[in-house]
Amino acid sequence: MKASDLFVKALEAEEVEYIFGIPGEENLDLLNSLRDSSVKMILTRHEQAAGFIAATYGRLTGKAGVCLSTLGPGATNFVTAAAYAQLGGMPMLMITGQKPIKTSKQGQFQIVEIVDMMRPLTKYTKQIVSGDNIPSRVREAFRMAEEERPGAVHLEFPEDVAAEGTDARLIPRSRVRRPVSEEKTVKQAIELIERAQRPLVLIGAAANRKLTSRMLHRFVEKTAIPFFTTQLGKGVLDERDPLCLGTAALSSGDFVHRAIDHADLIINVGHDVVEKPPFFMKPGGVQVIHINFFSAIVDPVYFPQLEVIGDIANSVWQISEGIKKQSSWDSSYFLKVRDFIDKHLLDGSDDERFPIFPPRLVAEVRRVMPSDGVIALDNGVYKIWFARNYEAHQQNTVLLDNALATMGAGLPSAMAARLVYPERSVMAICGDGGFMMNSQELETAVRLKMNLVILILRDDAYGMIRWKQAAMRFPDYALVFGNPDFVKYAESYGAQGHRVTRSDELGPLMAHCLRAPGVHVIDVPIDYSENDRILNREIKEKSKLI
Ligand SMILES: Cc1ncc(C[n+]2csc(CCOP(=O)(O)OP(=O)(O)O)c2C)c(N)n1
Ligand SMILES: [Mg+2]
Repeated sequence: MKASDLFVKALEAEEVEYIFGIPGEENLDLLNSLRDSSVKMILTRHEQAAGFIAATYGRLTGKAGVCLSTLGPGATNFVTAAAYAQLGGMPMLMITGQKPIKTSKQGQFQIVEIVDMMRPLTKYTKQIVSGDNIPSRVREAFRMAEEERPGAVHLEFPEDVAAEGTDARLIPRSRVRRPVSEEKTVKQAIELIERAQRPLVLIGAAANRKLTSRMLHRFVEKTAIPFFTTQLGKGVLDERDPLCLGTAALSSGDFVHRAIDHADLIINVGHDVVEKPPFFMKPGGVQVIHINFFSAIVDPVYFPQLEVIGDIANSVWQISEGIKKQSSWDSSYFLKVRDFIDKHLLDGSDDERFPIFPPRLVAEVRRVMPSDGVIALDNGVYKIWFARNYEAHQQNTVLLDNALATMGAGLPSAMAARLVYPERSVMAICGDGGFMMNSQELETAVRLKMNLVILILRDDAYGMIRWKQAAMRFPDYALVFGNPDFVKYAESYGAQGHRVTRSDELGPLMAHCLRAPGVHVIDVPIDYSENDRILNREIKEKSKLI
């Protein structure tokens, strides 16, 4: 068999549905082998976006998303997406081409050491040097990408190897179950929790990766221990639950941090420090139980006293089974925190000013999105507003990046959600800065006939950095830019463009766009003038009153 045909057979055996990317001449054998396969090739307009789509596909399905590029410049365009998948714990396979490795007449033209370049960004990076190696290399790549902690892997498939013949056979997936935590540690965890006075549950990214929500729901129901989440843990449990103390979006000083400061034990389900820490541990401070698939990375702000390692859902189930609700647990302060949060979340949610006020924006989006609707955020200051104020109802319905925290992934990750959940409402929410980093993918979305709503929050600036600049008491400088007319811009791609001109137009317009087919771009002027006052000062002052 031709090696490129075998490679595609190996992808089919891994049940790959899509490959996202841009082929170059070094991928033409592979491309030809894909022609009659069950794998759909989806062209994008930039490799970075292809990588973001593949990574988010992996995040939502648990199966490695696959992307393809040529050698040199195509492969270097994958760098940010590789880091996004690797830090975000998203399974992704990048396949890049290469010039012939046996003989080449092109000198060093376009040659970059891509395998080496990928080393710090991946769990596994290899050049395929012979067709006979394809079955093991591909299987190994998928195993590594999907195994906890998931991440990015890379295979380089040179042109001459793709064209050669091989009679190697595929290696099927083994049947495997994740190891579960050991009984004695579970017992110790139960003892620690039962002995605590003010225990609190923290829900992080790894709890969102697997089906942990049912087990956690049972645990919280049985114990009535309040919980809060990291940004990547949003939605594992319904945030409308009266025991929910919200999401840690700021680093400190928020209402939820008052609860954290008051706790004597934090039961951490699935947070690891690759995500921005939701709170900082101090010597002699709160005790932490680390429940995860893998042990805790040693870090000055995170050094848990007990670790329960193994399948998370199983660990939570084992603890749930053994634990007895204690009358000595005191949640009264936590419930008071929840009251303060509830009142604070109403602040500004019906503010009529225009350009629109961030709390009003979040409230309007929440009102129009169904419980299973997915919002995909790019990276900017609105991410803090959504993480704090948007109550997620279901698992993985708030896609944001709090690990690499890159700009440019909002639209591509919404496109991935669209492909994985064809029946749901999907909305990308981007800053005017982040949107323009991958806005060319509007063409891809239109070509794929996606139903998608894209909000562009327009402050004509890199608002997040302006907000930090203000917090550091520096005068405003070098963060303001101009924008295209986003309505015309959308229309030029064959999408539909809309502009909000009053704050009460936004809700009905979004509702219309979610119902109407096609790609809808909504230009939303936003008023960030109070970010500094509210996020840097008011919240800290108000939370002190609890
Ligand atoms: C690729 C990348 N470049 C730079 C940054 C640093 N950064 C974080 S947020 C931000 C500004 C975002 O601006 P915009 O998308 O307009 O959102 P806004 O904060 O204005 O709502 C910048 C420059 C980043 N996170 N990622
Ligand atoms: Mg902006």
